[in-house]
Amino acid sequence: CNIGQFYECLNMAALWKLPILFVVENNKWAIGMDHNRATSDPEIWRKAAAFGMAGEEVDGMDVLAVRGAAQRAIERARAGEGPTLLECLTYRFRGHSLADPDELRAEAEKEFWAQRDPIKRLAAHLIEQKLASAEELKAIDKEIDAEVADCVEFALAAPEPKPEELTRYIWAED
Ligand SMILES: Cc1ncc(C[n+]2csc(CCOP(=O)(O)OP(=O)(O)O)c2C)c(N)n1
Repeated sequence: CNIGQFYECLNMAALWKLPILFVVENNKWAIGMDHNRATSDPEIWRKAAAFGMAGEEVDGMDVLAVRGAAQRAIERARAGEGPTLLECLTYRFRGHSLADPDELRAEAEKEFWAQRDPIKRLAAHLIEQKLASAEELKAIDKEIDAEVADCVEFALAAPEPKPEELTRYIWAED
């Protein structure tokens, strides 16, 4: 969010009242750079105001809160009221990539956020509200694992793409 492109996009989207929902997953770290050390005003959602755009901050570890904020933004977009900048405060539980040994973030910080795991929180909420049982949720987990395993198997068994397919799925095709 500190590169010019971000602001150029916000500007045009607001100017043309485009029905866009900009979702910033603020996980506090850009690989090993602390967001607060690299950003003059770390509250990203506030930057919407510079473009006359709606901006909102939401607890990104709360699935239902994110859903509520997204619904408000989608309503605005569909009503022709233009884009929204939604900042979801969240965390990433692993390093940036396989190449990142993740040695720069404090263990206490990682632990703090791990306890707020949004998937586990939603599961606990569903069970508490008697909307699902632990067994049902476990069965869904198993289904997902099987679907992912199927996809991996399909991808590994698929033939290599042809060179002329290189630019497919980038531009609209007639
Ligand atoms: C325009 C541009 N500048 C710099 C980089 C180098 N770069 C790669 S990843 C990254 C940080 C990404 O941070 P974030 O999106 O928060 O992902 P996270 O590290 O939290 O997974 C940077 C600066 C890039 N890919 N593109």
